[in-house]
Amino acid sequence: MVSHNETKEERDARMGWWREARFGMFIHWGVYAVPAGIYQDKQIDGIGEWIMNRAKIPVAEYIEYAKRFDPVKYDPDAWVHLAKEAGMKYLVITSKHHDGFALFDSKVTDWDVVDATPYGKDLLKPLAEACRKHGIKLGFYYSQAQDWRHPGGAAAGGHWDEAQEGSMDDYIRDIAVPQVREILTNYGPLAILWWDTPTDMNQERAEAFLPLLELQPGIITNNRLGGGVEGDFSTPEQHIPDTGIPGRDWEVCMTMNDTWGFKSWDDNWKSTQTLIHNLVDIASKGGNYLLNVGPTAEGEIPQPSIERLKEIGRWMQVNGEAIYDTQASPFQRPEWGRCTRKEQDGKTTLYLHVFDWPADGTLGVPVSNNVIACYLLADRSREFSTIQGKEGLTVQLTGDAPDTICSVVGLEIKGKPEVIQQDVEQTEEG
Ligand code: JFZ
Repeated sequence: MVSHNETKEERDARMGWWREARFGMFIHWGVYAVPAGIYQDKQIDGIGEWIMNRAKIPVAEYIEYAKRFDPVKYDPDAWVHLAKEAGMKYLVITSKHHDGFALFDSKVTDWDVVDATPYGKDLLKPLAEACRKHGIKLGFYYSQAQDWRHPGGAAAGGHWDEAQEGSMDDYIRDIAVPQVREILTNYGPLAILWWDTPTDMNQERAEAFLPLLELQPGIITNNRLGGGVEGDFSTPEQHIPDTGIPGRDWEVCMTMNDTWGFKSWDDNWKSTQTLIHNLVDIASKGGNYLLNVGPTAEGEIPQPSIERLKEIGRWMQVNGEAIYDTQASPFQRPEWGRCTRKEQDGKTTLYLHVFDWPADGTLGVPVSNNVIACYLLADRSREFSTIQGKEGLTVQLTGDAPDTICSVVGLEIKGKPEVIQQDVEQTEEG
């Protein structure tokens, strides 16, 4: 997106690592982790990072929470290690969310971790170092169009306090643009800039940011800048599009419970099975999965998130080959699960992600190609025979499913997949 006259080849090269990565960690972290979903002894409904807006907390009162934002347990190496262990290849952290609070040392405002909290240290610097050290790509989320703390920034969210009144154009010029320059300048190479809430942006406001992207050649941006700027990828949120987004790069962002920012009382955790099935489903449609964690004000990732990420990691350790650098399924969703594929050297490997290991041991695969090999990814010595018929290939499984959540069968076929026309109507899409 950086250069308007980028060729397709240049764009493919720039997007290459991101398309291979498939799986990343989203981190929503800020002062909202102090109230953690409770205001004046009441549980406030909705996503935790919106508590200032939902409860209409006056600015002067909200900024007091910063005095209790003291993440002494923050261990960026451990966070990066956890992301890697889960099989994630990149992470995106909220450098500033809608409450306007910067996790970095901003010279533009005192509403940042260095000036407003007892902790007093830049949180992004050590994270950037940890990412570089451990080979994880780093992205920053930045809420450019919604800022409930700085005058003029609260147009989109509505305002509830005189302190928020002001000109949005002044806010963009005096706060948002200089801060984006800071995050693109002070933290070394950045892989992703993740804008948010394009409401109230227009072409002129969006264009104020675009020259800054030259500071990070190769950076990838999402589609939430606004003002008609498409960015590099689309961002379906909390749901997986039925058939992906053909012809476009896309990334589903999703919470593990029902909030992005930490809430002390949200225990509605998705199961590891759901999370792995989501990752596989998204890969089978050609997209990326950005899975969120919301650390506490002390700097800890909640234990239920850690457990799930480790379990996903154990699955990825065995089956990652069927996720990374794969492409969407060549055929519609099969009844036994999902399919991803890799084409190279005149052959295609179809990865059959079996959610439901069939009682009769047969997997229908609607392609007419000749088979080179068929085996279990978890144990290549377990080979399976296949039968060619007019509805395609039938894999004859033997033995039990090695994984109760998703067992992957590698099916290597000659050439590109020759899909047999399916006339089944898809009613329910996962
Ligand atoms: C935004 C934020 O308001 C929210 O707090 C969180 O950071 C999330 C990742 O992004 O919320 C949105 C943004 C866009 C849509 C929905 C919620 N959308 O496009 O449907």
